[in-house]
Amino acid sequence: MITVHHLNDSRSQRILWLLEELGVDYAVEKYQRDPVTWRAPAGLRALHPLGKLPVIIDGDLTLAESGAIIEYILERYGQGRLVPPAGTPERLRYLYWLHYAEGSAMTPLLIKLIFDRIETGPAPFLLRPVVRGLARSANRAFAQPEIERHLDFLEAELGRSTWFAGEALTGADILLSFPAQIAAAHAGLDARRPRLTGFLQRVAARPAWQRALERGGPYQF
Ligand SMILES: N[C@@H](CCC(=O)N[C@@H](CS)C(=O)NCC(=O)O)C(=O)O
Repeated sequence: MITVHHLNDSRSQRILWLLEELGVDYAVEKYQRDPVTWRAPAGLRALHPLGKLPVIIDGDLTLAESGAIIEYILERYGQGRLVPPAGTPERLRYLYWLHYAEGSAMTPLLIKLIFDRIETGPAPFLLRPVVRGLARSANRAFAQPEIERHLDFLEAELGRSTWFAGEALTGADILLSFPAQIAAAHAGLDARRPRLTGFLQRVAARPAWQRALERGGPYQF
């Protein structure tokens, strides 16, 4: 049986969702972020050198990286589900989004989250205005405009089909759910982008997503 090492409020929620969509049996090993630093427990480095989640264990296999985990699970347990047929345009779109989610979309969002924390976090009294001003400027000059460009792109792409790779939900939508949820919680994604908002609503309405939330515990996005 697959064991999913899962961190609260994190990307690993997607792996639970995927397994629920497929109806594959799994166990969850839960970890909590440090409430101040937001980091995972340091002991996780015993599981994987980077100490980040998700990580899955399946028999002798230990595998990290959400995209790789999703591809592995779909290949091993998917029986063709949640992947468009090979040789179709949908399959190429699926491939693109599978890599885009972590490879492109997450970068400016992470930069914004880090600068947001600097802007609102503790800083030595005398340096505080400078530190906070720099963080605010970096967000305004770089992170937010980049995010807006990605959100405009995603909004336009959802004009082509119901889900990102076509009319059916795929593993790529599962990967893209996290950047979209982060953007809605922290980076101004709202009803002004109705297709992306609809995407998030469709995700939230899926019974498998709701079961995954019950298994995973608190998820604040
Ligand atoms: N690209 C990796 C990123 C993994 C990652 O950064 N995970 C975060 C959770 S969203 C984490 O473990 N953060 C805790 C930490 O860095 O201490 C993936 O998609 O699996």
